[in-house]
Amino acid sequence: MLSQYDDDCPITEEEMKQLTETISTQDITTAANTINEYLKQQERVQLNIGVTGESGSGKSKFVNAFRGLGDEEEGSAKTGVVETTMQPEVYCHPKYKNVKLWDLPGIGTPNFKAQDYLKQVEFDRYDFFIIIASDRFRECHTQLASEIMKMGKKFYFVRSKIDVAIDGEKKKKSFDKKKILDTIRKDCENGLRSIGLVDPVVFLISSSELGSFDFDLLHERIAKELPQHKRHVLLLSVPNITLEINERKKKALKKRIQMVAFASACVAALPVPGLSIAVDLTIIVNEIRTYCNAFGLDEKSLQNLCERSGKSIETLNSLMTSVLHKGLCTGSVLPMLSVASFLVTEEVVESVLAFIPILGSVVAGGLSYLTVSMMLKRALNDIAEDARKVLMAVLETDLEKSN
Ligand SMILES: Nc1nc2c(ncn2[C@@H]2O[C@H](COP(=O)(O)OP(=O)(O)O)[C@@H](O)[C@H]2O)c(=O)[nH]1
Ligand SMILES: [Mg+2]
Repeated sequence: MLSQYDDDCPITEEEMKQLTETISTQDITTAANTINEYLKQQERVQLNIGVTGESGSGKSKFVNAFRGLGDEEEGSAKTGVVETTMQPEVYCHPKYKNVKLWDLPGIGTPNFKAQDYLKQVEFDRYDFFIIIASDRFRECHTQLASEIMKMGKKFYFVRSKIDVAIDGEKKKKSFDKKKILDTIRKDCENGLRSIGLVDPVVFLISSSELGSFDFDLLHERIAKELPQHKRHVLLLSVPNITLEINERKKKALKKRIQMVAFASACVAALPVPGLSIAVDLTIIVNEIRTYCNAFGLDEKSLQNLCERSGKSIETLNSLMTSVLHKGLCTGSVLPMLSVASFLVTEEVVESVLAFIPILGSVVAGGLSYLTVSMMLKRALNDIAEDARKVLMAVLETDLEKSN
C-alpha cells in the first residue's frame, strides 16, 4: 500500500521505506500513531526565507503579502518606516508558525559589504534569499547575490512595485501593458548582466496585487528548487491567489491521502466498538481541516478575504457547495467531532454522522482503507473546487476594479 512512490509525495522514498519497515513490526495502534505523527511532521518542517534589498524597496510589504496578510493586519510588518536597526526581524506565517519570513536590514548603504552583512544577519539560517529592487539592480544587489552563492545558498531577484510602474504609464495613449513589462524585465536583466551575471532571471512582482504578474512563476521556481519536505510546507502555506497555485495545492494534498487512509484503516481493525469510528473521524476531520487551511477556506482567512475584496461572506458562502467545508466553517460540526472522539459512544458518533452526508453513508464500525481514501479524495476535490470558485470571483472583482 505504501510502496507507490512519487516525487511530489510529502515524504522521501527513503523515509517511506523506513516507515513501512517500522510499522511492519508494530501493533496496529502504534502503527497508526506512527503514520499520524509523520503527517503532522510534514506541517512542522522549518522554512526560513530571508528577504533583503535596499531600504524602501518593499521588503516589509512583501513579507506581509507572502504570508497572506495586509499591511495593517495583526502580526504584519510595518511598512514605509525607515530602517534603524541591523537586526533581522522575524515574521511567522499566521497558520504555519514554522514558515518564517525574515525582514532583513537594508543593503546598499555607503559602507555596505556583502560579506559582513551576511555574517551579521546569520546567513546560514535561511533556506533561500529574495533580493528585492524597486528600480534598477545595482552593484550591491549582485555583490550580495554572489556572496550568497559562495555560501552555498540560493537567491531570487525580484523587481517590486510593478503596479506602480504600470499605473505611471497608464495615462499614455500608447499604453501597452505587455510592452511595459517586457521593457522593465529587459532593463533589470541587462542591469544584472552588466554587473556580471550571465543568465539572470528577474521576477516582476507587486505586493499590492501579489497574484498578478510573476508571483506564480516565482513560487513555482522556488518550489521546484526546494528539498521535498520544504516544498510541501511551502505549497501548504502560500496564499491561494492564482489558479495554478490552487491546482498545485490540490496535487500536493492528494499525495497524503494514501497515508491518512492507511492510518485510519489500522485503527479500524481495533477491537473496541465505537472507538475506531471516532478515531477515524478525528483523523479525517483533521485532514479536512488541513485542506481548508491550505486553501484559505478557514473562517479567519475567509473573513480577511471579504475585507480585502469587498465581497460579503454570504456571497462567498453562496459560491461554495462542499458540505464538508461548510460544516467545518460554521464551527458546528467540528467541535462535535472532536468531542465524539473522547466520548466514543456510538450514539454521539451516529448523531455526528448525520451532519455530514458522505460520512453518514458509512456504517459505524470502522472505515476501510478504500472508504477513507475515497472520502478524502472527494472532500479534497470539493474543497479545491470551492476554493477555485471563490478565487475566480475575487479575481473578477480585482479585474473590474483595475479597469
Ligand atoms: N503600490 C505598491 N507599493 C509598494 C509595493 N511594495 C512596497 N510598497 C510601498 O513602498 C513603501 C516601502 O515599502 P516597505 O515594504 O516599507 O519597504 P522596506 O523598507 O524595504 O521594508 C511603502 O509605502 C509600501 O507600501 C508594491 O508592490 N506596490
Ligand atoms: Mg521595512
